[in-house]
Amino acid sequence: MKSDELLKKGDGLLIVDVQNDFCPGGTLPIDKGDLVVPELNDWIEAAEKIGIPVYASRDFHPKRHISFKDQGGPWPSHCVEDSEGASFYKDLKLPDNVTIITKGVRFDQDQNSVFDQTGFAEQLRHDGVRRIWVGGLAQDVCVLLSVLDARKAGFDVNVIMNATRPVTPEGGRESIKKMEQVGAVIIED
Ligand code: VGL
Ligand code: ZN
Repeated sequence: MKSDELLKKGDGLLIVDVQNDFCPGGTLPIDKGDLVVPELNDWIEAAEKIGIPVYASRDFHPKRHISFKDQGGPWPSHCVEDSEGASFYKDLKLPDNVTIITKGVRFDQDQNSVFDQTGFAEQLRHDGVRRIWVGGLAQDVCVLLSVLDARKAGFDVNVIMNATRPVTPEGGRESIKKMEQVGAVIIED
């Protein structure tokens, strides 16, 4: 697929949580998580060429976050604030003018959606974005919840399937159904 033929004015590219801890070698590795990176780099290049804004979210937790197993949560410790694990994956070529969304910083609750108490919907509107193209990690957690919230906030959503990977295969299949149910468009290559 030639990504630059599909992007148009009023679009935005959203890259969800492509961080070391979610890639092989990290503390919450997603199978083949690193394979989203070359795909996303193509989309970033196309977005830059056409002047489409690029947004990258990062999961960024306090050391004793409520979502961690040692605090009674479901996940191993991951993306601890300022750690190497929380850094964007090294090969991801984010443009200099990328807008970063930091989430998961609250002690008392998780923020799996990029829209959860971040002001991101307002920022997109401010930037004139009406439709977002979404990829990143993980398809069945933060990508899914962000897509559902994006639809609730009235944005058109295209999900780039070969630029996302799920925590579990069945989670991946379920997430596609849920995203389609709310009117997100699944883009298969
Ligand atoms: C995520 C599990 C825990 C994600 C974040 O970015 O999908 N998954 N925290
Ligand atoms: Zn997290």
